[in-house]
Formats: sequence, structure tokens, C-alpha cells
Amino acid sequence: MQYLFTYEERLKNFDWSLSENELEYKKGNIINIGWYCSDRICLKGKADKIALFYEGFGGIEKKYTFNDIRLAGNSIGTFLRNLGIKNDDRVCLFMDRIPELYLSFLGVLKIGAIVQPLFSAFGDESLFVRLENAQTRAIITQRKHLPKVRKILDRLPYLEFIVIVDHNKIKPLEKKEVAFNMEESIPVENMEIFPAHAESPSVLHYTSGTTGQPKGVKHVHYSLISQYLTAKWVLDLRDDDIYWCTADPGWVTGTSYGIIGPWSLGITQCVLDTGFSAQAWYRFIEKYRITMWYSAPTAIRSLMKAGDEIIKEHDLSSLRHLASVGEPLNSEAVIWSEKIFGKPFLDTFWQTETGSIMITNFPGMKVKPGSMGKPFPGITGVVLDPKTYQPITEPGKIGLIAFKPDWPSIMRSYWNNKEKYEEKFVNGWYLSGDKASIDNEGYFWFVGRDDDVINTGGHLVSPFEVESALLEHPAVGESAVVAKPDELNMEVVKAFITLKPGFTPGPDLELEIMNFIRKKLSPLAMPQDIEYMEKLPKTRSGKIMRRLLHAKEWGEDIGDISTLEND
Ligand code: 6R9
Repeated sequence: MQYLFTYEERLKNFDWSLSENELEYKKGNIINIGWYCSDRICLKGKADKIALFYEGFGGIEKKYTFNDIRLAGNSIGTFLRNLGIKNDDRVCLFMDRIPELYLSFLGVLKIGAIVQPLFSAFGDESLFVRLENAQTRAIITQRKHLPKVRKILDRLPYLEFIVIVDHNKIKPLEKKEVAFNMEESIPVENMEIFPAHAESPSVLHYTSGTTGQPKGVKHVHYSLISQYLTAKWVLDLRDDDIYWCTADPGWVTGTSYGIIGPWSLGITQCVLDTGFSAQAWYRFIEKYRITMWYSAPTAIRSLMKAGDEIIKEHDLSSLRHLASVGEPLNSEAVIWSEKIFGKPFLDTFWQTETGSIMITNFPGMKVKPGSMGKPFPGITGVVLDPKTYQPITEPGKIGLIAFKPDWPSIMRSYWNNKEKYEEKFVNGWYLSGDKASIDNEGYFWFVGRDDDVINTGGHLVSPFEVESALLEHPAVGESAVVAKPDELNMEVVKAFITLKPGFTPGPDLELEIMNFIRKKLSPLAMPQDIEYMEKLPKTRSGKIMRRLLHAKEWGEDIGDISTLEND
């Protein structure tokens, strides 16, 4: 395969001004991501190029040119502005992967408001804590998700508008609800784009931590500088590519590389909103002649499981380049893809907080299956000694993955949580919260997380959030949530609970509790296994020893238990 340059060439004299120059951005200028992803591409002569091919349930197909997405962004932006939404207001997107989700993203940014994308699979409680924390002023949603919004509305004094994109005019609108139909709206040819500057806030993504409620990661418009160049170099996007990022924009991958990266490069992308099935995915690649595919290990493992026979039924020869993110990509998956597609999935490592790819198998670089690759040019990545926080120089020794906090798309804060934000920086390093080793050729090898956050199929789940929800169930006395090994998702959620007096353990109660969590949080956070206990292991100071439960699940040594309470 022909690549246009090598990693070493790109490392030489690297400077982010390379990206700034390509984007014709100069320090102090206006930089609005919404404009860059649509208006600028039209000005570059690509107004009639397809920006989005969409396929939804029931075979619905739609397509939009860059001029269409420019106009749609204008219409939505103008509609919100007319409601009184202004710059820095938080606007939540709570939709399935329908075109309105992608186009509203641009519209919100165009007026300088902060876009807060959330998974539409979230239950009312998950939605509530994120809207409450961000003091969100408007939410854009679909009819099917309204019951969840209506349920929590009275507890959200800052939420003024519920914008419904598919109002059917049969049922009357209720409190705070307004209808906006994109297809029926009058195209807005010209609008005043908000003059965002480098540090103007852009996207607010919520991510789970070990303790406390999820944290809102605040990004700024200048993040474009990182997202543009990493999309161009790592995803190797070229003008005639047909690109498919399988991530939902509720996850940072779905915005940084499912909207901003590709569209700022003027690339055609495809969206499939029908959920996962190997058959459907291969058919989609074949139908749209997808050339670049960015996905995640769990999906890749599911495809492997579906078998190679089904692949033979499809012409997948259009695929030119593959990459993966979200969790460790096992070497088997790399080897499998090489065998099946003739090219390996290239592993990329990054986080909501980093905003863009940090460690990567750069196109053309020798792939060591199981390794995450090397830092992107301009990124100083190290592993630190967990005691001294000094970089480890010895190859193969495990330490904490850390980065020099000087790249354009690093988060600017955790929303209203200065304390947690400051904890992420030590000795002038940004701490990722992950562990790895670096080999003698500079390749990073992922080891695991440095906290209790559960990574199930690429989705981060906070044990705290699940425990809190469990405690709201009338039968649950105490709860402890840990990761349990799983073949497909690598980790799944396991809950240990004690019951309140008068409740009897059993499969019916287990099912009831699981459903309770699913409705409140999301299907992803639902425990796959609930174990009843007489009492939970605790330290003498009364803290639940999750470490012990974790070790039990993973068959590991339980370590020091001197603080374990025993009566
Ligand atoms: C983009 C994204 C970040 C956490 C990260 C790490 C895990 C991501 C990985 C990986 C092993 C990879 N992670 N990529 N682990 N290999 N290539 O995933 O953001 O949802 O914030 O998750 O995911 O633990 O710290 P986010």
C-alpha cells in the first residue's frame, strides 16, 4: 500500500503550525469548527460533494452535500438563536444517529453555543445528572426519547427548551417543547457565524470516573488543529475516500472523528443507524464502497465471531485503510484483519480528555500486533514511575501513561470541577489514568487502567454510578460494582449486593434489578451478573474493598488484606 510519507518524515521539524497553515488559520483569528466543517469546504469548491450518506432503520436512505449541511447548520443555528440561545449556552443533542444529530452539531457550534452530545440510549437518571451538571439550556431530541426528558424536566430549572426534530403535529406540544423540522425549514443562505476564537468553548463530553458523578470534559474550537491533522495523517483521509466511523457521537470518537476530522477535510462519510450485525456491516461497506473504516475492538471481535464465510458473500475490496480505538486491540484481531482484509486494523489510543489521537500505529509504520504504536508527531508521551512521577527510561517497565500538556485539543477543564481537573496534572505531566510499558523501539504496550473505571466494549462505566443506581432499588442494602472478564467485551459490569431484610435472593429479583439499572442508566451499564452476599468485604474504616472483589473475579492474588474488617 502506498502511503504519502513516513512517520519519521512527519516527526522531523514537526510543528502544529503545519495544521494551522493548511487551515489558513493565524493566531488570533476566528476559528469556528461549524464554519470550518461546512462553509469553508463549500468555498473550496466542494459545495456539491457528498458530505453524508445516511442509512437508517427500514432501509431509509438520505444524502447531503456540503452545501446541504452548510444550509442545515445555518437553519438549526438560526432557529436556536431566535429562541434566545447564545454563545456559551449548553445545548444537548439527545438523538439516535439521524442526520439531524450531525447537522445540529454544526448548527450549535455556528452560534457559539456549547454542544453537549449524549447517547440516546441513556436512561432518565444518566441524562439528568449530565444536564443538571452542565446547567443545559436546550435539548434537541426525537419524539421517541421525550418520555425520558419529560420525566426529569421539573428537576432541571435551567432547561428552557426541548426542541423536537420529528414533531408529528398530532399530539400537542407540552411544557417547554418546541418543534423544528429540518426538512421543512426554510434554508438559511446566510447567517452571522459566531466569531469563536481559539479558546472559545465548543464541545462538552461527559466521561465516567471512579468516584463522583461523570465529569464534563470541556473542549475549545482550537481543538480543530489536532483533529484535522490526526484525521488526515492517521486515518490517512484523502479527497476521494468514502469514510465510515462506526462510533456514536455520544462518544468522543463519534465527534472528533465522526464529524470534525473528516468534514474539516471535506471528506464524504457514511452513517449507519441500525445497530450491529456482521451481515449489515459488510453489506454497508460493499454498498457504499467504503475505503476507510474506523471502528472499535468489540465490534471487530464480534465480526471475528461471526465467521469468515459471511465475508466471502461480500465484495469488500474497496477497503484501503482500517483503524481501531477504545480498548486494547488484541493481536489476534490485528492478525485476523490482515488475513481477511489484507490489511491490519491500526490501533490508536486516546481519550475524551485528549480530544484527538495520542498514540498510534502510524500508516506505513511496522505494526507490532498488540502494541498501540508510538506518539503522534508533536505529542510527548512517556510512562511515569507511579511513586516519583518521573519518566521511566527502562524498556519494558510498567508505568503511568502521561503526556506533556501542550497539544491543541487537550481538554480545558472538567465542567465545574476544578479539583478533579487539577488532579490530572502532576510534575508538568497530564496523567491519562492508564498504565503501559514502552519497548526498546519506542512502541507503547497497554497494560490496564490505573483506576476502577470499567471499560465494557469500549464504553467507560463508573462503578460509582452503577452502585448509586443499585442503592435506589428498594431491595438493595449495599452494593459494590467491579469489572468481570468477558470474551467479547473484555470486561462487563458485575454487581455484588446485600439485600435489605425481608427480601429473598433469586433469579426474579436479579432480573428486576437489572432492568431497573437499564432504565435508569443505560443498557451498557447494566450488570451482566449480580451476586448476592451476606455482607460486603470492608476495611476497618468501613470502605468497601472493591479490589478484593475484583481480584476474585480475575483469579488474581488478593494482595494485602491487613485492613480487612473481620468479626
Ligand atoms: C477515545 C476514547 C479512554 C480510555 C483510555 C483507555 C481506553 C482507548 C485504547 C484504550 C487500550 C487503546 N482506551 N483507546 N485502551 N488501547 N487503543 O476511547 O475515549 O471513552 O474517554 O476512553 O479508553 O483506558 O483511558 P474514552
